[in-house]
Amino acid sequence: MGAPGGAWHDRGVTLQDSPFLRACRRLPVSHTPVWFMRQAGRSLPEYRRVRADVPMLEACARPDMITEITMQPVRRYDVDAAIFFSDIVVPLKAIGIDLDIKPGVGPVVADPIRDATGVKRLREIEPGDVPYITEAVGQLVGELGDKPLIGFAGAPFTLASYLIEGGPSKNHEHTKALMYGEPELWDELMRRLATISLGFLRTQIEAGASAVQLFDSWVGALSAEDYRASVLPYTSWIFGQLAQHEVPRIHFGVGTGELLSLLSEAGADVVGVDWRVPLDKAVQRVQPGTALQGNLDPATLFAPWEVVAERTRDILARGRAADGHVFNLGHGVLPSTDPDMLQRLTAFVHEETAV
Ligand code: 1CP
Repeated sequence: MGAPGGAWHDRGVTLQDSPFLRACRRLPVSHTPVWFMRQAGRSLPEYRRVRADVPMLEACARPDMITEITMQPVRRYDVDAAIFFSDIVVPLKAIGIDLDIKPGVGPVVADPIRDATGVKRLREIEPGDVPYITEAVGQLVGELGDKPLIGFAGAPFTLASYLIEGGPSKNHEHTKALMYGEPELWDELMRRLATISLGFLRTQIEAGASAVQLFDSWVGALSAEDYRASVLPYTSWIFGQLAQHEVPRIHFGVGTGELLSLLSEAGADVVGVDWRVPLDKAVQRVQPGTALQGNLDPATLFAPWEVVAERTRDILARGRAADGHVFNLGHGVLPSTDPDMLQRLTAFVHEETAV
């Protein structure tokens, strides 16, 4: 009290003591922290209202809109962290790649990248390319107070898949063809994308984000051998570069049960687990000293509440096998999820785990 800059200092202390950041660091917590991947978005009527006449990529470039949409789930659910409202393709758009996010589809790339000329178009990203990100993170850090803001980026493989396939893909066949058939070009592509992922994360950290998540959503399409040879070097490099920032680093991909140990080897502090692997099994697959995040199947939220409660209790019990547990879904909130379910679930996790 009374010391110059005391308010800042006090806020910094309480932010660093928040259950989310403590769980990421494997420290004891007053309750298990909760947030939901895709907690902002179409499941919220207030999101649909704000976005009604504004295309997705335009919304992602307007600081006031980013701030409002990021705050919506925090207000409604009382989750323990906010995730920055943006998209994994925003940095690609910002360096001049012609792409759009189509409603009901996802990212679509006008001119897919499949050769050396295309790869050369992927230049480094600077904070000056995304001033709206810096501005929105700054606004959010002020509004959130001692609640952490999670910054994020897409990982090189998942970004490569959108760029090479030209849009969402089930089999990633063009991506794998390039990876298997042109290893040197693949290396150049992955190096450039790793630089972009890192640059986008750094911009958010430097503006005040207190944790980051690297989404390698579709890397579960690979075998462990291919992951080790063609993906691990690049994600390891990103996590190594991030170490100096001293913010918790989370890594997540869907369908990565067979890859969890390798995903963890890349160097994250927290590994996100989808709903296919029980957390007590996941603990045995990740590096010692890794916290876990997850892992309720998002589809469970369409079943009766008793089922949700029972499965959540089971996840919390298994999560105790890990030194740190952040409760989340096993993937993003499905757009037709009833927001009341997420509100009830958040309160339930808090009550069940309060000490
Ligand atoms: O019109 C709309 O509302 C567009 C829907 C939408 C939203 C709300 C898209 C298109 N992106 C987002 C926001 C978004 N994307 C966030 C912030 C909100 C939050 O989590 O609360 C985040 C973290 C992402 C990240 C993202 N985009 C990922 C990784 C996470 C994951 O779900 O695996 C991926 C793979 C994307 C690509 C993407 N963007 C949008 C869609 C529908 C998709 C997936 C398309 C596909 O199936 O391939």
